[in-house]
Amino acid sequence: MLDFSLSPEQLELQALVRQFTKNEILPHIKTWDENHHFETGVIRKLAELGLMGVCIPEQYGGAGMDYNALAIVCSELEYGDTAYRTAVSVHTGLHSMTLLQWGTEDQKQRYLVPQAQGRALAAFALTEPDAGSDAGAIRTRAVRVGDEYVLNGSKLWISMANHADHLLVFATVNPALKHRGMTAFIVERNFPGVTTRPITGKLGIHGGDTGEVILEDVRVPVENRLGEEGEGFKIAMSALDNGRFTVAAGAVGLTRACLDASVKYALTRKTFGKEIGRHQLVQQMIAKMEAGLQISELLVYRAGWLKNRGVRNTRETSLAKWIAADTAFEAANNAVEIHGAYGYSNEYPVERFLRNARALVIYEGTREIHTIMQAEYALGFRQDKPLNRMLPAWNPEV
Ligand code: COS
Repeated sequence: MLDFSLSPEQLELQALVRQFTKNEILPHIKTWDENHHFETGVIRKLAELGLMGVCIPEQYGGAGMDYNALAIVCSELEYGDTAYRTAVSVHTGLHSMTLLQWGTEDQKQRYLVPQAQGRALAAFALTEPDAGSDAGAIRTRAVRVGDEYVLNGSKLWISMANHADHLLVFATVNPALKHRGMTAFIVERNFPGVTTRPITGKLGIHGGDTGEVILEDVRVPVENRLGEEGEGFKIAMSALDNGRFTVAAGAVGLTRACLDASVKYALTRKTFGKEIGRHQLVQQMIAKMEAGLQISELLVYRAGWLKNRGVRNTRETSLAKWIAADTAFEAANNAVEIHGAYGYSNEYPVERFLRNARALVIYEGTREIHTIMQAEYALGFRQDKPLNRMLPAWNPEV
């Protein structure tokens, strides 16, 4: 049986986050974006509402809702701004859910619980100056010395680097092993040798925190290794299965923001004696946004449905991320087009949407990576097999 409806709890959550975005983000975002300001008060308030661990089981400090509840939170937040959805993406999608999937009970108690309760902020440190799409090429080294690992290297383009308390860091214990040498570590910001600095000059997400992480002789206890030595690539890829899901869900919110802004403008602005929404070329752009919105949403909820069932969903999540991000980018570009010269000014929000949407197409797997993955699945060159550690299926009783 197919059911396309949201549950009463999901509808309640959607209304809650929609109101939150309207009250706490939208009135300020123009100023924050102009001033390159990330407002930590938004995160504190999200935590108070239990939204920093919405799909984490209650036994680990979360709200115990399903994985599509996380999609709802991301979509509603990105309607306000990409910066706050990105914060939830790296915190819950890339870090907390990875601890839920791969962590020991001790790691869950020490790190997942404070994250889900919103007492600690988490981020994900995979990308390096010379390793983006080719994630297996990372150079950050981890050398085991007794009961510790010593980490050295640097990470780039790390969202929330300057605010996160916990970093999920990927390093190699043996570069000759390529991706099979990769190993994951939970690193606390206050471990000696960890420094971060902001990245400036970004095209978009001006209201968000992006940074560099430098690791100099950082001593990480062996209890903070996530999974086994050499399991890091699988852990990173499975984390991206969840991170990409949150990006796709956020893209749905961004497309909806583009559509709403465009409809509002098209119903008031007049040219040639009528509202521009009466002109067929404007209607074509509006129609594409509407179609893209519906398609993206269906792809996101299908991926979430698979997660709820505890089924591997790399293929479906990659498709959702690719299509939803491309859709948001096209919608933002068309929203600027519809607004004409006003669209080029920050008097209207659509120029911010366009700058922000560009990031969605790049991070958590570029358009090119997802295109190749989808071709390989279709051609039979790539297949998803169950993993030895799956993300737990959603169980409302837990
Ligand atoms: N979950 C768990 N394991 C996975 C996995 C997933 N989603 N995807 C792949 N793996 C495993 C495979 O099973 C394989 O295991 P074995 O070595 O035991 O066979 C291993 O990882 C290698 O996988 P694969 O052969 O698919 O790797 P490829 O080099 O062909 O492709 C791509 C990897 C290009 C798809 C990958 O590197 C990628 O997604 N790159 C983009 C990285 C990215 O998104 N970076 C953004 C960082 S955050 S902004």
